[in-house]
Amino acid sequence: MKLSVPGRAAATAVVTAVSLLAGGSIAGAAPAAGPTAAAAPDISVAAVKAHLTQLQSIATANGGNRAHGRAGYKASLDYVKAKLDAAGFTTTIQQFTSSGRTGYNLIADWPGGDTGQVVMAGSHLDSVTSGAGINDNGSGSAAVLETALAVSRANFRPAKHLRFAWWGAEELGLVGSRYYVNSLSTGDRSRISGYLNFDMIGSPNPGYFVYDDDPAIEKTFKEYYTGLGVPTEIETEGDGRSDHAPFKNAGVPVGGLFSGADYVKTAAQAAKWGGTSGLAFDRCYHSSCDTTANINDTALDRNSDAIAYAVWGLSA
Ligand code: DPN
Ligand code: ZN
Repeated sequence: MKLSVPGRAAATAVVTAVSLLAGGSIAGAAPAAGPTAAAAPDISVAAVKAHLTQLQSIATANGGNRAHGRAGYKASLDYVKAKLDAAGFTTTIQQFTSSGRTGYNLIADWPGGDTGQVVMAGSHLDSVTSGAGINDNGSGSAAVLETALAVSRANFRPAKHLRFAWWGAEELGLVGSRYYVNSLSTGDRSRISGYLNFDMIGSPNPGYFVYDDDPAIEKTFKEYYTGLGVPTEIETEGDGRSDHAPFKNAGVPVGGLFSGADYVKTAAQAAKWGGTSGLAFDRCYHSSCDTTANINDTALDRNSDAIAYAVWGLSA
């Protein structure tokens, strides 16, 4: 869905004025990039769902899951990597060992931009062993992939350097993302201006939660949702429960979006967002019914567009 509210141009100017400073401090008022700054594209939810269909097929062909150390994980990684390679990204597979099995992170750099100011967006690509992991976390993985492909299609040339990541072994305790952060030199770590995390963004009974971390990143996501006229809440279900935590612990500004896991939607939340009160945001969380049927298209669409909005706005 495209933002087409009046005042769109003004909102874009505000976002382009947001600047993340290297070294972990919050954005000051940097000069606006000006009216020439490119607007973020609309991300096709059909394209995001097509990736989810592929991830479902991969799980089905590999014992029903895409878990760390299983064939379905590596096949998922190969699928994402092939798309990125064809789109002109520089991809790197980072290998690690956890619980006696080999795990993999996939890192994709978009050539260009100031490598002294790196904006990262990432998602965990592994599922639990009990299911295909389509909301958790095919949803974030597919939306970040489609955003990266949109960067390529637009031939986007941001001022900052863009890097996308798909993490392995999140479900074993944030293993892949922690391995990545620990493997960075102090200098490389300090050059990451911000890390945006997307873990479960198409929950079937969705809430609209924004991480309450770096103020500039949080403001960008809230601004997108304000433009849509959709209220958001601060994410409280999972503080420290996803891949932004290792970055945050290392002093990198972080933010992200979340549509809810096993917490139950309240009556007040159902009144403002629709859906069913008294029912979990995702009743198939970590279970075998987390399939392509376990996705709310509207939530996936809005969150995918919000990712692109933040990636464009924060890297300009
Ligand atoms: N980290 C998620 C998982 O993979 O199980 C769940 C989660 C994400 C929970 C964000 C809360 C907040
Ligand atoms: Zn999970």
